[in-house]
Amino acid sequence: MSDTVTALHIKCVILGEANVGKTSLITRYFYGKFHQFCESTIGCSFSNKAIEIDGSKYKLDVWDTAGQEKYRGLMPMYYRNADIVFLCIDLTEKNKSKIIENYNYWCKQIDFHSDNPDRIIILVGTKSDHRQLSMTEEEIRNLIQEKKYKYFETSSKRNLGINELFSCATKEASEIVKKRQINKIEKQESKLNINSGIHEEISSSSCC
Ligand SMILES: Nc1nc2c(ncn2[C@@H]2O[C@H](COP(=O)(O)OP(=O)(O)OP(=O)(O)O)[C@@H](O)[C@H]2O)c(=O)[nH]1
Ligand SMILES: [Mg+2]
Repeated sequence: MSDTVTALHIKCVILGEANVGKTSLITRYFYGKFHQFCESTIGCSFSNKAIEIDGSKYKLDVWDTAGQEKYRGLMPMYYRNADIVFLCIDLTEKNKSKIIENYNYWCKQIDFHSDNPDRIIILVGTKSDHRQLSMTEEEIRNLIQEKKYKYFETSSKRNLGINELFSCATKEASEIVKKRQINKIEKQESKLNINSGIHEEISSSSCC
């Protein structure tokens, strides 16, 4: 059987305001490139690739969402069942309260719409090569402490922190996805056992 059929899928969704550098993260991770000028994403765009974690094969499906407000209503359908959510904040943003406001907005949205209790949420501080935010890394870590999110800083321009981000997230997600598959198989097997039990009962009771 081909890998496409056998590999478990890990779904990753990238969220955040317009222009925070979501598409650039993917362009760097998938294609090893960086563009100074990028078109704003319309709706959502999808990329996927085969990855290997601890000797097992997976398909990483990444959904890059549009940050523009007019697309907000569409977003929940993408992140509802995501295994990984990268919530991006822009480290070149000087306005601390804007960052906190956006962070709180997205946390509420994810809590409300996500129906995957095992989701992994990582706050990603983008554009670390040009940091201007009046908030230290420690303050950011304090902000996310309550939610127990992880935090990574990345630069798509300088290729910093991106492989570490994806490899940490996919490793954690692979364990969850594997467990979910085992549970699914066990459920199917117990259903089969129940059904075959009923079948045996019917066959023996219908015998006269
Ligand atoms: N200095 C610097 N600029 C970056 C970095 N990543 C992205 N940018 C720039 O930020 C701008 C926006 O990047 P995008 O990746 O298109 O942002 P986005 O979040 O996908 O934007 P929307 O699709 O509109 O939601 C572009 O001009 C990028 O070149 C980075 O790591 N460092
Ligand atoms: Mg984009």
